[in-house]
Amino acid sequence: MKKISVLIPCFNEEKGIANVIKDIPKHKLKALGYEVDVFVIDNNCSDKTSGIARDNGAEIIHEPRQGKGNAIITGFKNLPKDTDIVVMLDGDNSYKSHEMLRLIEPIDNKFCDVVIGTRLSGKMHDDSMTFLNRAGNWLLTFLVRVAYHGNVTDVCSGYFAWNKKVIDMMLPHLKSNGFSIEMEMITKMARMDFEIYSIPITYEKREGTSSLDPINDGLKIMYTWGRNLTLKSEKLSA
Ligand SMILES: Nc1nc2c(ncn2[C@@H]2O[C@H](COP(=O)(O)OP(=O)(O)OP(=O)(O)O)[C@@H](O)[C@H]2O)c(=O)[nH]1
Ligand SMILES: [Mg+2]
Repeated sequence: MKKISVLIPCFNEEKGIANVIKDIPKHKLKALGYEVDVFVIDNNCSDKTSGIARDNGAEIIHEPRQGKGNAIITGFKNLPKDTDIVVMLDGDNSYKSHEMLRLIEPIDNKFCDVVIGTRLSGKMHDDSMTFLNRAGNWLLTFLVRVAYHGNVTDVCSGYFAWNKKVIDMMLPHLKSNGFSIEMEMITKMARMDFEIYSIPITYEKREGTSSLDPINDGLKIMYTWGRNLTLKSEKLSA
């Protein structure tokens, strides 16, 4: 059996986490020859996220350093060694875990190394993203396409699938602790010449309350875009 490890970083996601885990298409993936391990990274949750996740079959990893980047990097470090494909998505049920097969198929077929679920070119529900966030995402995506020649259409998406080998090579170079983690991963993967493609996905209004700060976090993401511009691929392969 091949193995898919699903990472779900969570900061107080008791409203969404059960459905995110339940809707993972385990039976369809089994038919493709995959077993699925689910890891919820508990990033200082003060609600019932961990208990609900455990009741739904997830393994809990605790990360006390606050921030999505810290949670994701710790998830990567705890991946089972025999993982073939890694998937990441939010715990707020805004991304649909039942659409996971669509991200996995191009990697399973060796079409590419990385698949990003794209909301901007996908089925984005009207109230799922504010106008400001949407405009910021379009701008950041444009900047990545121009400067990194990255074949991406939604640079702030939180739904990814990777061939595990990409994680092994990328992990030593990751340092973002917050919401810049996706920009850091995309710009570094582009510099490392990994093949990245985008698949349209559904994006719905999140369950629970948002703690994203569009201006502050947007500026940090923009800074990460600029900081990696001078990165040389040789440095990343060292
Ligand atoms: N806000 C926040 N989220 C975290 C943190 N650590 C892990 N996460 C998780 O990271 C994922 C993305 O965070 P979200 O708050 O959903 O951010 P977003 O998807 O960009 O924006 P909204 O869904 O519109 O709020 C969620 O599953 C969070 O629970 C943290 O320290 N702060
Ligand atoms: Mg979210």
